[in-house]
Formats: sequence, C-alpha cells, structure tokens
Amino acid sequence: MMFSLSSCVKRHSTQLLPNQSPRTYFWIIPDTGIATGISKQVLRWWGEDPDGFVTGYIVAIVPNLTTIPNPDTLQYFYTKKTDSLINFPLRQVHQIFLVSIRSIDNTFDVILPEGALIKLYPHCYWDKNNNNIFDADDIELPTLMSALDLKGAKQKFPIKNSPPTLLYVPDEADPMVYAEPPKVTFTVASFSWKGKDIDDDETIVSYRISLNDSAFTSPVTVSSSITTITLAVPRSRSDGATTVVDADVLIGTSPNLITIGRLSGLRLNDTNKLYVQAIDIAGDRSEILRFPSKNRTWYVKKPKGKLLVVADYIGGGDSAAVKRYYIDSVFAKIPALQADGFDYINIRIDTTSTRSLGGMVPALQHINPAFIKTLKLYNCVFWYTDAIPSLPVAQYSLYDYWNSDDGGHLIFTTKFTDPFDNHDPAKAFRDFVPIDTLSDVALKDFSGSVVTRFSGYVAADSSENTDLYPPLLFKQRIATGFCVYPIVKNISARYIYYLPSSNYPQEYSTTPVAVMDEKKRAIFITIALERFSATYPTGGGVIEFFKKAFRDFDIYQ
Ligand SMILES: [Ca+2]
Ligand SMILES: [Ca+2]
Ligand SMILES: [Ca+2]
Repeated sequence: MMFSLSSCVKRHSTQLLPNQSPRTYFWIIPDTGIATGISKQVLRWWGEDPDGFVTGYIVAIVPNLTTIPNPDTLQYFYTKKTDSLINFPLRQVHQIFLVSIRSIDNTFDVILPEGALIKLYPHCYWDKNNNNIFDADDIELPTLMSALDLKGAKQKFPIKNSPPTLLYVPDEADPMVYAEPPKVTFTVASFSWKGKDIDDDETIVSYRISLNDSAFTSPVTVSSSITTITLAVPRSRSDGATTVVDADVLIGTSPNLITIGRLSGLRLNDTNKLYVQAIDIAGDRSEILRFPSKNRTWYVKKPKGKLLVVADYIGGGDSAAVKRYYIDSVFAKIPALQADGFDYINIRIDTTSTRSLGGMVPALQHINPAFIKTLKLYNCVFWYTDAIPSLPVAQYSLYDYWNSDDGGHLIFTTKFTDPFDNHDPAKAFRDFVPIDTLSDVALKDFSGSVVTRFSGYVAADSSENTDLYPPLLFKQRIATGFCVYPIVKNISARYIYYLPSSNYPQEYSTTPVAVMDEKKRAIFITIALERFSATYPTGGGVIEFFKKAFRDFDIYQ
C-alpha cells in the first residue's frame, strides 16, 4: 500500500500542487482504558497522507494539560514506531495527561534517530542537547513544518492509580520455599517481602507491619527501602512475661541492628501471625501479606534458662543416644542447670531434597540476624555435631555470637570419623572457633597409620596449675572409629586439653585437642565430648568439665 502511494506521489510531483498534510489517529489498548486506565497504557497510532506517505511521528506526553498550547511549545520525541507502552510518571491518584501525536510525511528530508527531541517553536529544530532552547549543535528542520500534521491527534488521559502488590521472596537456600520464619522459633524471627507497583515500584512509599492484628490498629511503619525486619524480645522482657510480650522491630544485620519500633502482643508458647501491607504515593494499599504463608504455622517458644543446646547431629543413627547422653547423663546431673532449665534446638531435622538446612534454621538470608539473635537469647550455647557439621550455619553465626558484647559463651564439640575425608575444605572452623589452623592430616601413630582407637585420659593443660580443667576419660567401648586432626590455637587462646603423649610420635607428643580463647568466651573440642565418661575419673569427667566451663563463663558457680 505504501509503495503504490509512493509511486503515485512521483507521478504527480511535477504538477507543483501544494503538499497536503498527513492526518494522525490513535487509540489505546484496551479500549476501555481511557475511563478507568492504569498508568501503564499501550498506545497505538497511525497516519495517513493523501498525496504521499507517512515517514514518522512526533509524540508528546504532558501531565496536567488539557489542550495543546498555541503556539505549540511542547517537547516532542521522534519515532518511526506506531505503538508504545507508555509508562506515565504517575505521582497522584488522578492525574491528567495530554498525548499529542503528529504524523510527518515524505516531504520531510532529514533522517532523525529514534527518540530525537523535537521542538516546533519558535521554529522547528532538533534539540540535541535537550535544554529546550535552540543553541549549540541543535539542528534546524526547515522542511518539518510543511510535512507535519498541523492538527495532530490529541487525547486527554485521566489516569487512575493502581494499588501496589506484595510478594513473598524465596529462601536463598532453596528457591522453592519462601523466606519466612521456621515453624517453631524462640522470641526472634525475620521476615522479608517484595513490593511491586504497576505504576512504578518507586511509587511505593512505605510498608506497615502488624502483629496478630490484621486491622493494623497500631502498626509499625517502615520506609519503602526496608523489605526485611526482625522481631526480637530481650530476655529481660520475656523472662517476666507469661502469655504475651512486646517485640522490638529491628532492621539491618548483626552487628549493625537498629531498633526502629515495637509491636505489642507477641504470644508466648503459642502461634503468631505477622501482617505486612504496602502503601503507594497515592495512599493506596496492597493486599495484606501474611506470615506464616498459607498452610503453615509459626509457633513462638518462650526461652528458658541460660543454656541453649544446639544439636547438629544426625549421623550414624545414634543421635538419640547422643542426645540422651548430654541431656540425661550430663545436664540432668548439674543441679544449677536443672533448677534453671535450658533449651534445646535440633538444626538438622526436616531437611528436604532441595533444602539442606534443617527446618529449624531460618532462610539463608535470615541466619544473620535471626539465628544469631536467637543464640544471643542465651548466656551459653553448647553446640555438638556429628562428623558433618552445619559449617555454613556456624560460620554465619558463631563468631559474632561469642565476640560481641551482647553475645555469650560457646562450647563447640565436633568429631572426625574419616581419616581421608575432606573434613574442612573451606577452612571454616577457624572462622568461628579460636584456632589458627585445623590440620589437613589426621593424627598418626609410629607406624604411620591414622589413629582411630583411643583410650585412657585426655590430660588438662598444666601450664596454668591454678586453672586446671578436669581430666576426661575415654569411654573405652565406643572410643574407636574416629580420628583427631591436630589444631593450632590462635594467638589469644590457650590449650586446655592434650592427648597423652606415649602413643604418638614426637611431633604429636603433646597433641592439643581443646582450646579456649583468652577472654573465656569460647571452647572448641576436636573430640566429641560424648566419647568421654560423664562421671569418671574421680574429680573429672564431662559433668565436671561443664561445671568448670560454666564457672569460667561466670554463668553458674
Ligand atoms: Ca503530504
Ligand atoms: Ca538546545
Ligand atoms: Ca500505585
């Protein structure tokens, strides 16, 4: 069609008839949109020229105008396209936009780039430097005016705001699940969301947050840049509470958490819900996003006692036996601990084929701060592991826990079972316990074989005679099938236990197996404590070890 028109023009061009102006038309999609439009609209236009053909268009989109000014001082952009998804820069609920489109016919002889800014007044020019005056390298367009649709097509758009929307965000450990609190937490939990607005995500101004109250009676409001918050209750507040307690609202990550508000009504030893709503610049609100998500619960346990036991243990099918050892054979025999109570968390249960973190471990992006703050509810964390500890979880949380003023004390005991295992490929241990190195090579005997059978005593470091740790005695019947990787303490730590010297070569004559930092905040033992007798030898054993550690930590005398 265009080609036949073109040849038509050529045939008649010698007749010196004046050029006829093109005409311009447009509509928007969907066509119901003009009345109840949203601030993103598909515009479609076309031009017709009676004595030639249309080569391009200039388009102006101007807020708060109802007619084209005379003279036309609008700023146009040039395009060869015939449609556009127009994103109106909406800043009010009902803002009006004027769209003016003028076709250009084939008598215009300048090739303009897509998007060139065009002014028609005081004369036609290409405003190359976009400053609304004719200057510098701007280019005059003397043939434009006569090639232009002088009437143009114009349309007023009353634009209606659309409310924002709120979405869950994925757990960085598993994109198939949401970043939301574990089904059971203590009095700390983190929440993340993502706000969207069809008018432009930047038109969201705030989020309001409410606890157990979908009516948002007394919400905490955060700015739109905050899309993760953490609820936390200090022990000084929860210890005296019975059924409900106020929760602080924190932003940021440890050690830079900032308290920005408080929500009342966190239910202890009960289920809870957190509600979030987005508010845009026009004051419109999103649907309410609820935590926990559908078909899930969030139960908050009131913390008790000063000790949190972290079970990082599945291996070998003996996890129940190991748990019984600590809970029944050791902690049940420490009167102060029994009087005070303590808490227990298993961080290895409820793993899935796609999520290796246990179900009690927060979303990966929430370990700091939610998991760190959970540990900090307690004066002491006892963390025991099988041969495959949750090193990333420990790495994200434990150094901060025992090195910060609001943290506590750590006893970390692990075990190594495979002499050829790549037991610490990322060199993770030195990030969270007071050592410089954990050897790559397991302890060997005089024949060069890895030592996998242990017996007798582990001796306390005797360099500080006044501060001896109680001796520990291997439980002979299970003291096989594991090995020891020698450690080198860091400069501000001391060894507290050694393997006895007689069975090992000179270089391992005094093999350290436990270390404590100089501030007495962290103890690391490379032999699983459950390998030792709880009660023997006389004056020693694992019960006495914990009593000594609790005294050193100034938790229980
Ligand atoms: Ca024409
Ligand atoms: Ca200019
Ligand atoms: Ca909006």
